[in-house]
Amino acid sequence: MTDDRAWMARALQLAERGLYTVRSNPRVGCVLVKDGVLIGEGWHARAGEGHAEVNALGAAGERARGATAYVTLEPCSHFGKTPPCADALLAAGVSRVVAAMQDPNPQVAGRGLQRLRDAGVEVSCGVLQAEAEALNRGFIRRMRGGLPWVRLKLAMSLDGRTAMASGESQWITGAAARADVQRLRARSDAVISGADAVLQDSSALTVRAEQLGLEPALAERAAAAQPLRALIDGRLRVPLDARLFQQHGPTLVVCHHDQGRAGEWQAAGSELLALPGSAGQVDLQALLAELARRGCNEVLVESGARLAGAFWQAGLVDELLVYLAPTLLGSLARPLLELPLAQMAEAPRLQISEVRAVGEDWRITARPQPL
Ligand code: AOF
Ligand code: ZN
Repeated sequence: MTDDRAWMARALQLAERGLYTVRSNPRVGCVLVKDGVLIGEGWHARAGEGHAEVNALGAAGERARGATAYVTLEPCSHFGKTPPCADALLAAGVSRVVAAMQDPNPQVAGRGLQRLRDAGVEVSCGVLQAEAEALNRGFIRRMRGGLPWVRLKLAMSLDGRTAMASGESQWITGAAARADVQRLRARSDAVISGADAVLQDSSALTVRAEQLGLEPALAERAAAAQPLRALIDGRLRVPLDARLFQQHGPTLVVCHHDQGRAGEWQAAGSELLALPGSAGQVDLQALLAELARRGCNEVLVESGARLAGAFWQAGLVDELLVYLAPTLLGSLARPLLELPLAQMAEAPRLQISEVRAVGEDWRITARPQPL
């Protein structure tokens, strides 16, 4: 049993190699072991390419007969972009399969494990399950609920302010925190921002290989798989000559009415999406559902205080990441989040799950308290 956990830990490490590139698919790793010896390993690198099990079987070859497969996700049983892994494991003669968790994809959902059991393979599930789920929170959320996992990233001074009254806000945090945000972007399938932030900071919302602080080959692969950028710009205030539209492929611009101008954005290589909401705001939940429909598992909201407050108030934030910078911006500066609360009773409770040093800054991760 302790061996099972150790081999699964290795499979999870392999799965993590897909962190920045798998996109709409889950991150999955697989190790093949025979007589206590590792005979093959593999991971899923990109949607459309080989699944972890198939890659591990390829590495093990004939030796896979009679081996145990450790997989961080239930082997698939369906024909997607690739044929079923359960069948590949059977064909290779694997005699035992240990999975960390069931596949939440309704096309699989236990059928992969059942097929293996029916064929006489010894199957167990649930080894290092919490760790496996943590790696694929977004995929699980999208498969079960049709929405992505939403991270809201904010940066503030020690006195809880985010920008000067003028709006000037860049570089509160140091280089290490900026690299950390680059990695958050890189693991996300979409980055959402608002017109205020983009106009103020002329941010391009791209992943830049040299700023990721990763090993060069991995950084290049991560930067080659840029997340989709979604700009919430209800009244189409961000001009097409903004930096955002000049770099790295398409941006999805979300507005109230497309004003018959969709062709202009299309000609610039972007897309205009009209999503009317209420009270002059676009329907954020509809946007998230649309992103999930397009295969986004994890999204990062990097916006100004107003849009950040709107996401929070709509109950759409799964994780809040606050970078705390060792500075004071003073009492004229803007608050972190626009959240007009009048009474203590309205103040939400959060659970802080992690506090860690990032260079000279600190990163606090918090989740809304489950009801
Ligand atoms: C596995 N191993 O490495 C992955 C799995 O379109 P496809 O063929 O890539 O299938 C994608 C689905 O397969 C995905 O939604 C998930 O259910 C499963 N992913 N399964 O056994 C893997 N990536
Ligand atoms: Zn598969």
